[in-house]
Amino acid sequence: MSELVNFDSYRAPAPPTAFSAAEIRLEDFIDLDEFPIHDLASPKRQSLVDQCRADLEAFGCSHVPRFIKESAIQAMLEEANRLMKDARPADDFVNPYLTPDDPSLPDDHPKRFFENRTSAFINSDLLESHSLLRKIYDSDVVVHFVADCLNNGPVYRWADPLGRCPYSVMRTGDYFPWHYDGNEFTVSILVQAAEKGGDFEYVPNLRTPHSENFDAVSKVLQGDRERLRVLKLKEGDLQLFKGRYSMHRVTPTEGPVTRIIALPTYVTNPYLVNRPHHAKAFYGRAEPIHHEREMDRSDKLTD
Ligand SMILES: O=C(O)CCC(=O)C(=O)O
Ligand SMILES: [Fe+2]
Repeated sequence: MSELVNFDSYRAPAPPTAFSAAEIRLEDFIDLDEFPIHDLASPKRQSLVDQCRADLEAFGCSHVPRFIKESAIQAMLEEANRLMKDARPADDFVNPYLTPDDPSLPDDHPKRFFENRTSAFINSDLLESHSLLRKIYDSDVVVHFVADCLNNGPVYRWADPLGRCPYSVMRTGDYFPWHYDGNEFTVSILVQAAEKGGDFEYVPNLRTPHSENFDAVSKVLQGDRERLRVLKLKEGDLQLFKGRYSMHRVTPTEGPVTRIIALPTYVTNPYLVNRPHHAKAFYGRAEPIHHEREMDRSDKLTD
């Protein structure tokens, strides 16, 4: 006779699970009544996603005011201030492609247009272990929401150890020059606005995967503002931006308050990282991974 199993006390081994080991409490940083991003059937979520998609389609940029709770912004500000001493002081000259000068090109070529970048980064590898920004980035619900808004198939967190989720820091008079991003999408969360200036300026879809459009780039660099758009963010606002095709910059800040912005960054290829020269120009150094993974992009654009 087979042994009787007492089903009351029997517990099957836990099945494999895709949930994170640590639960991320969305309500620590998002008001879920206002922004029910976890509820896939919610009409509120759908209209938010529809609005973001429409803006991204039209301008390569969408803006959700007051998306992150004030208490979470305060926690991020405190973290950024604790890490501020390690913000890499940047004072170098960069062109929109973050490449070295190429004297074989004519003087007025956009690749020879260099501006002084004084803004700094608190690199992603410095975030504290209980960082709220790290939790926002680690949340699968947030990744899913961002992917729905971008409407571009699955997106992944970025493998770049320095650039994946940094704080960008601009002290009085700092400037973040015209450039294209090496990755496709950036999600910005403003943590502290400057008193004046620090505006995000961009030209939607100035280049395409097939054309650098150097003539139009030159015009913008010379001051043409015809197609330029300006985004003035407030603390807690979320911005979704396609930075690989839309050239952008942040205007010089004025006044004593440091502009701090968190930049959780997403990609369609979870393997790629910044090219070594890009990592050096923005984050101060290139790690072995930047050399190991320097391979052809699917597009042929300069970055
Ligand atoms: O500070 C910002 O708003 C934009 C930063 C940026 O463009 C970048 O990190 O590539
Ligand atoms: Fe950028």
